Amino acid sequence: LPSGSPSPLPRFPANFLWGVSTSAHQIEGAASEDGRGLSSWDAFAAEPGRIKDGSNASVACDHYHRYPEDVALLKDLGVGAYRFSVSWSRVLPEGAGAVNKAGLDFYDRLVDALCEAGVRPVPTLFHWDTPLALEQAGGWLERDTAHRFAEYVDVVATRLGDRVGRWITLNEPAEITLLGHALGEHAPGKRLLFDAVPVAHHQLLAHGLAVQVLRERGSGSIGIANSHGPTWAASDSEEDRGAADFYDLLLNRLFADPLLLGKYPDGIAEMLPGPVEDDLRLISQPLDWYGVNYYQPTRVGAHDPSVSADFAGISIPAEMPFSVHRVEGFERTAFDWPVVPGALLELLVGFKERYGEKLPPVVITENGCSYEGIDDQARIRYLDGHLRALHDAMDEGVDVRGYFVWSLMDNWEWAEGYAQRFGLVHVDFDTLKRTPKASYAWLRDALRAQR
Ligand code: GBH
Repeated sequence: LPSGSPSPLPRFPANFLWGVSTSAHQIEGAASEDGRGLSSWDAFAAEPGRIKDGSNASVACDHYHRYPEDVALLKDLGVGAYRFSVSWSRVLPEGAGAVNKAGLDFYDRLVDALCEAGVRPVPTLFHWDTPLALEQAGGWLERDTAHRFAEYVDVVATRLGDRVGRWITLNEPAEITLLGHALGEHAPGKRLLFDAVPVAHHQLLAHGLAVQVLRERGSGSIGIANSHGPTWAASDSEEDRGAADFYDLLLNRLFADPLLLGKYPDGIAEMLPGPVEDDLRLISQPLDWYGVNYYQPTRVGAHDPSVSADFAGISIPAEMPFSVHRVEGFERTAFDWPVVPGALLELLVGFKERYGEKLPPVVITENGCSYEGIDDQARIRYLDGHLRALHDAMDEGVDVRGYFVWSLMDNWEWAEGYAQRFGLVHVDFDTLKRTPKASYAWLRDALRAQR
């Protein structure tokens, strides 16, 4: 296969952690097998009109049955680590109470297979698939859900903790808050606008309680995977800069400040579900590393009804005090997201400036793109560009310890259904056949060259 890299990648440190990521709901399928309970996303996909192609994830990549083949692909790729997520409702079908042994057994087999293949398991304990029973009781709008999460984490850590050295508590609480509860584009489809802020707090509390449980068990090193990207003002005007700053607060500081500084950014207090001082002590317990999922920058201006109220298919309600503009001047992926490796450098240098000593070592827990085709030269250029930007950030003094590509294989891309393909491995969703793409071969060769 042809290599799309203009020249070899710069050298990364010998102990740099190379990996790929997936999530349970997007790949496992086997939705009603072996006692799995339903999740918020099963229910959301069953509502007419929610998923673009009308699909659901009840089969997805059938990873639940085909995991040995997928582990073999990881081994051949030569990655040191695999980030996957554990489905809460597979382990606890009602979200709390009775443990489903068969569900837990699946993760036990997967972890064993990974260890045998020499690939370190990095489980994410929650990647958006809230157990339906808890969702129906109010889900993340309820503080109680955070406590149920801690009990679930205890169950998983008890079973897998002897072989798992690295844990991720949550994936992107920002997106569940924003897309799931403020704008209603993701499960559970609520459109609460700023009344969604308690969802952010309860997830951060869940994170804090989970860290406490894992620390009590002495179970490995702990991080979180937060979604971040720079916000660019639409112009130099005071109004545009103010709007961009507010958007940056919602996407970035609302989630990073409580974790890293132990406080919420100014302007949030009135939206929180009550006094949070004690919670913040839990939320800001030291982390071993900080996971960043980076996709792209966002250009934001003051609210302007003449700017399309629609970005990435998401309509921004008129009540929002900002408008999202198109980021012009860059190549775009099949998802129409701009390809801006330089914004990864900007993001990481900005984090180092804002959080200084409080910023633990960083791991890029997701980065990747949607393109069609098996000869995916554009994905190779994307990964190559972002890895060079990451190396530049390290040269600027940002302590980066690892990089995970999203995703190992094409999968069920949430509200987009099967239409967006993020994989290094192509999946034919009729036959479920896996075919490594050109980018898979490129990454395998690039990793060999690093050794
Ligand atoms: C991640 O979320 C998820 O963790 C993962 O499950 C998912 O499959 C993957 O990314 C790919 O989507 O209109 O250009 O401003 C990504 C969060 C939120 C990033 C929306 C891009 C806005 C696009 N995304 N964001 S843009």
